[in-house]
Amino acid sequence: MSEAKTEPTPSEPAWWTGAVVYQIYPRSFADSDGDGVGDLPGIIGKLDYLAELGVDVLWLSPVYQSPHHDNGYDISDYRLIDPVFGDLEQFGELLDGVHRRGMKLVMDLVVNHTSHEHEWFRESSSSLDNPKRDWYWWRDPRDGFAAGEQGAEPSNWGSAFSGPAWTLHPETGQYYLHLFAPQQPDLNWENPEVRAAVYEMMNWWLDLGVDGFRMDVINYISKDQTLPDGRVPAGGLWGDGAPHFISGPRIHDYLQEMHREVFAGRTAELITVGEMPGATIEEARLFTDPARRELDMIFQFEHVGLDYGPGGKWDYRGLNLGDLKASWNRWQTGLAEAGWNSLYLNNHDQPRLVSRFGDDTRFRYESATLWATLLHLHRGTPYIYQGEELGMTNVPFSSIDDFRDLESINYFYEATAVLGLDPEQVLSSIRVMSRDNARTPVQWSDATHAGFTTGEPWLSVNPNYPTINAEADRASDRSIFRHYQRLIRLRHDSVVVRLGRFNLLEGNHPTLYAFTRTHEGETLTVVANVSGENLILPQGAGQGKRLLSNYPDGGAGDTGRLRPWEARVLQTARP
Ligand code: TEU
Repeated sequence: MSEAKTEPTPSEPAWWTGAVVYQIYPRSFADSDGDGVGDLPGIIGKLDYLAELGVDVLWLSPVYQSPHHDNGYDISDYRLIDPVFGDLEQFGELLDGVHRRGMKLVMDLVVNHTSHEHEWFRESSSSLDNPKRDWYWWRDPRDGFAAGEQGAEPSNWGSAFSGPAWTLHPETGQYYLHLFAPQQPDLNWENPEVRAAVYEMMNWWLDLGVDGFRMDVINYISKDQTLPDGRVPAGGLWGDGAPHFISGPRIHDYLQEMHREVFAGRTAELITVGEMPGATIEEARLFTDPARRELDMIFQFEHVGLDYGPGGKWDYRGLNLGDLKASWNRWQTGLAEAGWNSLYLNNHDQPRLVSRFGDDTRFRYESATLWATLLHLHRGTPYIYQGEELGMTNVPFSSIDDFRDLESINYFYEATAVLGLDPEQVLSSIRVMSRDNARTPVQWSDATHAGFTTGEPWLSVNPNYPTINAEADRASDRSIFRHYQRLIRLRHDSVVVRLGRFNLLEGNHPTLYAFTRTHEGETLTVVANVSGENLILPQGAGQGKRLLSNYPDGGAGDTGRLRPWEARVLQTARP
């Protein structure tokens, strides 16, 4: 095992290098009024819990007015809170409560598209010459085709939620573009009025006191205006438009303009994170280099696609640890000099990490805490998704009727009815990867519906709630919550966790994940056994002062061996 070179201290590291963010999916967090849907008062009631966990920032998935075809990622009014969640007054109370506890609140900004019920789209679709017609992507049917005819879509792009990315609007005879559901028309960022309206709205929220934005698919906003056809994958129905809208021609101009119009000159300490499917390391460096004034950090997707088979998301083949080590190593070193990583394994779109990458039956505590340790010890800003701190697991959905997520449901019908696949097989792949795994209500206690609601929850509670819940976890001597607390404290207290240079060790070992973090003469070594078997460590690798471990004896005893899913953080050199 070798040691890395010491890194020069950056002049003034940003506050968020030492911060941990917690994502709330409001629908499923806590319901105060018994309608089965989580709400703002529900969140307010849990602020002490979150403060106790020790997180610095709360990111709220969308709470704006929405018809909820995609659970709020289809916004019909950016300046209103949807009544199902509460109102602006309650939002103010939430913001105060967050600030009083020394935390910050980040809004979800969904501006690649709006809801089809947004006033802008209503106007835009009302006539060919409406002044807002050009606020969205309207196109005539393909040359030689009549509107509505098969193949008449202006490009062959498929939508992320099955079917074509174009829908005909019969009244005006044109198609509009939607990279997601037909109820989520894409805004045309080429139009300066659109950009000005978005910036004005962002400024409105910042003036209200929010502390930043998580920006939904923000690397999709600049499209190749010629909208060329994409490659149709083998066995696929639609073309892949991604090369023509991911990090498109003007993306950096738009983000720099947004920075000038919204963030520049504000004195508050804000945070911006762009969600960017398909972003490369080179692009990430451009997006997050502070000198370029675009974003603080991005969510990249490379590591959450490593267990996809050739057929994509629904073709699950399991994770090869070597692929993950290689990927994270590239991102850590790629953003070491300029830019910044965000670190996540879970969010509202990903299956539960303990089921996906760990062992959610025999070693649930050990594997959940191992992954937490690995993630939080990398260089970057860690994100925790609600329930992750309790080791919540995937859900044993029994039929397609148990799902609520439109991505899963649309895929089921397309795969069975159009592609003719076996329904049982399709169901078993959806069960593994569906976004609904992450969206079942937070399990607070062993009371009815896990203490989430007194009514009927909008999506059924995971049946394992009598044993897996916040009360039980915190009463246990093997509390996952407490392990997250320790990891957060370690980041707060340790400059080497925040800023230290990352150096991967034993890159080819099949089950050992080991690395060092080094800063000004101090070195931490992380060793983790990503398996359910004992692991003999390479000579000397387990020695050093133990700072953290996920075994109740604090990782005492044998320094030459790791037990199943054991992770240790060791101080191996001191300044
Ligand atoms: O997701 C963007 C995205 O590309 C994927 O994560 C997508 O949700 C899907 O899982 C791909 O298989 C963002 C939001 O996080 C997601 O919840 C929204 O549905 C989507 O944008 C549209 O706003």
